[in-house]
Amino acid sequence: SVSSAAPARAAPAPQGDRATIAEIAAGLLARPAATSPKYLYDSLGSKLFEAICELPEYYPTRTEAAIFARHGEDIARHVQPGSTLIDLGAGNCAKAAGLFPLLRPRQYVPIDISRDFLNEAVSRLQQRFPDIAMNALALDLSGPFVLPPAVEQQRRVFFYPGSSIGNFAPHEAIAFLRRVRENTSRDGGLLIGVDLVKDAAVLDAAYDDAIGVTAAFNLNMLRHLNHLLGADFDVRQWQHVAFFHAEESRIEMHLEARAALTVRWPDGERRFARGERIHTEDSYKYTPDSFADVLAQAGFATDAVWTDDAGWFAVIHARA
Ligand code: AVJ
Repeated sequence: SVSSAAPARAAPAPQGDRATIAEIAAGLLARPAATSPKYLYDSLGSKLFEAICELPEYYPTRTEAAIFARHGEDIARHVQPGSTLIDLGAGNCAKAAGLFPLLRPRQYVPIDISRDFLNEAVSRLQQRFPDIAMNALALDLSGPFVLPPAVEQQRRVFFYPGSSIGNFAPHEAIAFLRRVRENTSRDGGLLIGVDLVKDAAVLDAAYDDAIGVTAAFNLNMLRHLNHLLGADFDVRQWQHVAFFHAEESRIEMHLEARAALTVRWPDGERRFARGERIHTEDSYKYTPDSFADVLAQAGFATDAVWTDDAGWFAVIHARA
């Protein structure tokens, strides 16, 4: 006969390194619990993010692309051909590659934490654009960084699309952009995509879509945490919560416990009451003026701002 009891199974060993495990555990034990949004991106999470970018509710990706399509030539005049284009968080390098015909960089330096993914993308890209020198860098941009000598000094232009800057709180964004500026040449610049404040209903829908792709993206973090920490999150006991917090000018994403429960991992545990949350992501929204202020505090001067007709998203060029 077949036993109905699940076989007793040892919890899988944690796969994260020591620092990762310590960081995640500290976040889970904090009150309120919080985790870094970087844990949204395991291989499934990266695919779910790509799917988010195709949702009708998630306007940032297509709005930014439309701005590049409509104002590309003007943007290229500000950036100037022959620059060294340094791509922050390049991933598959597709966004920058789409702009090569317009921006015509002399050198392309994609930076990403994931070395294997990056090297593969760059070797394919180098074949398509043999005249652009390419130097991929596997760097964690969360700490201080210095570009190696292989990166040409001439007119360094940093490229930071997609409103990735929104994951930083404003004071962190300023600190990060200061470090960027320290690595820019005097004649260099920054081309950055920034999501703008708009009607809360539009923002809420973009982060809580009708078919639940963003919910899956958020919940998938629990599977990733199980893998890294050796935790025993039961994903079905949690639900996705996302809303615009107007006073903070940010979207907040949380995971909320559907019932009182305890999460366990090799060196610890955390009890959650029903309705208690883990804060998984912030996505800050700016106005053109509030972002010009962030740039100024980082030592950059806003040079040009391009937006869509609705004013939902901005592409900004700033000078060092
Ligand atoms: C990749 C940080 C720009 O904040 O809009 C999308 C991530 N989170 N849906 C964003 C995200 C939920 C995205 N960024």
